[in-house]
Amino acid sequence: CLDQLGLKRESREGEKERAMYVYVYDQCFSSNNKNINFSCAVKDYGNLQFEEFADDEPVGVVKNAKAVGSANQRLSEAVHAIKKDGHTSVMLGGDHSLAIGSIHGHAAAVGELSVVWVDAHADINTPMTTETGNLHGQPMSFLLRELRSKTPTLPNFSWIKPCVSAKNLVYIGLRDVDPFTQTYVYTCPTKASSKVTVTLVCYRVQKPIHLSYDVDAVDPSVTPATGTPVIGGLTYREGLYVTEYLCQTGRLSAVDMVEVNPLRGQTEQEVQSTVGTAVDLLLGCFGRQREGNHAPDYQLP
Ligand code: DIR
Ligand code: MN
Ligand code: MN
Ligand code: MN
Repeated sequence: CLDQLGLKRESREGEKERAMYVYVYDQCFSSNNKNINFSCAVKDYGNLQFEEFADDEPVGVVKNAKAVGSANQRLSEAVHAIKKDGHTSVMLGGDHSLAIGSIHGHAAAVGELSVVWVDAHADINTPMTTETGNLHGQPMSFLLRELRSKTPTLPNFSWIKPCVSAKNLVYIGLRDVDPFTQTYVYTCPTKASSKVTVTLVCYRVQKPIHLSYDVDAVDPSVTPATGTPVIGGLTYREGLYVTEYLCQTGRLSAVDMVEVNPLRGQTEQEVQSTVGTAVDLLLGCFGRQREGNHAPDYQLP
């Protein structure tokens, strides 16, 4: 299963942290098998190759703008093509800056989206407010229409058209929100939810859903192999419930599973726990049930 998801491949020696993969899942439950196991038809769209930039100087404090801007343009085109093929898109990362291209391409194909952002962080810094300069702390600032006037155009970012309205953005798991962005999060008026009130916050999510799931939303005791772990996160059950709930809406249209970084695990057990949880979350998105799946017409022998 790990191989199928490609998550293991991220730990390859020398691989860039921003490595990204595009995969596609379709629900595929065969009903001729009475004792049915969960199964998915998977179409691998392959890894994306990204351009390197020797002259990728910082813009203010913002790092790797050219590389990230160019990579996300490719990503956007890839997700657009996957959606036009009629599939549910799954993007495996890699850092959360990939959400720029993933959400952009999704919106280009299907129009207005609801975005469910599951993360310890709001990732809504602009190039002006960021303290770290990391673009994975900024993706939502480029995507929200309401922040258009606050985000200067970075090199290789001019193709981006803000395509998400704040009223369609839902946050789950926030607990490490940078001071300058708190007003964006709370008055934008994006809805912040520090605990799992999924049913409450998602009941009004009426459009095709883009789930952007940062594994650091889950508690570091469960998903430690990630770049910026923050104590006090979702339990495994809470984290899984989000995916199961969204699956049941029937409107889950694209998923990002990001910030899985085996290189940040201190032990093999930490890596396995993180990767295994990411896999379980993805399977939850596609209908795996905890008690085991069975065919709709299953009868006791
Ligand atoms: C921090 C960390 N707020 C930043 N963000 C992270 O760099 O803007 N997001 N790690 O997932
Ligand atoms: Mn994130
Ligand atoms: Mn995060
Ligand atoms: Mn991050």
